[in-house]
Amino acid sequence: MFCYQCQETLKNQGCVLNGICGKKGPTADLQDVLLYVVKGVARLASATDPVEPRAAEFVTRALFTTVTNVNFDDGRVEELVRCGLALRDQLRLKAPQDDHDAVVWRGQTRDDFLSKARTIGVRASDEEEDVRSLRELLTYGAKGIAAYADHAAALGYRDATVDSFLVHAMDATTRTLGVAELLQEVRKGGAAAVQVMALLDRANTSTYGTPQITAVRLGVRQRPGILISGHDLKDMEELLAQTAGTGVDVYTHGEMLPAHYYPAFRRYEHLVGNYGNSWWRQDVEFARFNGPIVMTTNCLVPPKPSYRDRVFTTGNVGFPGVKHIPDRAPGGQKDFAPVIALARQCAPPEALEDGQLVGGFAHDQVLALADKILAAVRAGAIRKFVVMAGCDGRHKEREYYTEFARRLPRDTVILTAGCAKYRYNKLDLGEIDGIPRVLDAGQCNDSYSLALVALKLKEILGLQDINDLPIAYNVAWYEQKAVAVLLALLHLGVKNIHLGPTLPAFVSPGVAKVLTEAYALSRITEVEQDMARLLA
Ligand code: FSO
Ligand code: SF4
Repeated sequence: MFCYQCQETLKNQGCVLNGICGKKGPTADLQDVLLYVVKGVARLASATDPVEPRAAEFVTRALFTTVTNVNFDDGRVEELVRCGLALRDQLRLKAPQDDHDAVVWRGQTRDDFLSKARTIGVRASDEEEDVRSLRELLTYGAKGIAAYADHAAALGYRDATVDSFLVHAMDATTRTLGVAELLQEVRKGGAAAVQVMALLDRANTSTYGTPQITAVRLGVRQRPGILISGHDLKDMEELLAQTAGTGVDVYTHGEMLPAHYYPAFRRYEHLVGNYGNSWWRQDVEFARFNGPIVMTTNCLVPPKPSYRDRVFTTGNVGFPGVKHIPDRAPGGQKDFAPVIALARQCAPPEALEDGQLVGGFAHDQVLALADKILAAVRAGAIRKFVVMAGCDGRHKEREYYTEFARRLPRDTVILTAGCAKYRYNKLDLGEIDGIPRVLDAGQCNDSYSLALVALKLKEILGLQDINDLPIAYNVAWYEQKAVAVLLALLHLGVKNIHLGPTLPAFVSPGVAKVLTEAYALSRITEVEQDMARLLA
């Protein structure tokens, strides 16, 4: 195996043998094969316009499956490989002249797939370093976009241009393209990332209402509970409906915290609060929760034996030996009855903390406060906004973000989204004229909200350039959705983003130079130094 798609990759170079995330070597190899099948399907599907929905659906699902901390289950990956090969062979009937290896190779057994893996993968061909880097940047951006497209699709929202981008991007990874052409493809990725986040925003707000400013409880009640984590709001909806009146409470974890902000979920009395922190602390927190845990998307950490039999995966998530809630039949619901039955036999959760968190500052709420915010800016009460969105991770170097938030001057406001917030959302950072100093828009995809707010402020203030706003960007990344969010910000013209804790291992020095020259993108350094630069 070789994998360097996430921020925690070994020595910031690449995981070999096994992943730091817990992904085993053969699983990584099977995921490489799945990606290769995606490429074959994409080559054939890109020949038709619009792309066939079944091809776009497969590409979306398979890409999402290979995102960090989604699926560790070889059996599920093999099943998708076989599905993809069958689809590819059907599509090939219409384009028999394409004889690229991704289109014609054959395999049936696990051994066939594992032996194929030795000839493909990131480092299989000896292309130029910058070409490989851009091809992987495109691939990882596409994976993030696919994840968001998949959530929107669960709510019945698809966008033909996003589908088309995913298929054409994966097709492009099989072509002999130079640096300039690949850069062009990556730029298209930025446009598609904005488009898919807008689509998901529309899907979420049309289905569940506009997020409201909400106080979310951090304590527990003395009834059995179910903990739901990940990003999939459709799963949240069905779990809440099926647990209503059962005597079982529901708690959110990690990236599901923003579910509390939606009117459709706020009305459930048994949606009690948020339990714990971001994804990487789950091995300790899940053990103490006592009840069942539903993982709707990443980030899943390989479950410890002490709580493994209480974990349920669903959707694209999988882990060998862990119970899985099957997909909903068309027009139907997922059946969470086994989760509810288990919850009834479990003790109530152990309290981890008490108090509350306030969030729900998505675009509508922030724009409703625009007059107040602008008055505070004009009066000098707010000097700067700092976007500290993105992901959290387990490495000690991420304490930088806690320290950065703590040391920010009291006339600054943090705008956040994604699980990065857990590094500072429980610090007592106070308010400015009634405006909290940490404004949480929601999940990582709600970074779109932050971009919308910036664009709107630019319009209200009559500025020519989004970079003239008093907004600085200190963004943390971990997995491939963050790559999509980064491409989206660059597409919107945001410059001078500080990225950390490290620059991606897949970004070559040559590509880093291009990003620095075009967008003034740079890596974080020390808290004091970065603060001085960002607040200047
Ligand atoms: Fe975090 Fe994981 Fe939302 Fe990511 S839970 S790290 S960018 O999957 O998706 O922010
Ligand atoms: Fe390593 Fe990250 Fe790949 Fe896991 S996803 S194998 S930690 S690079």
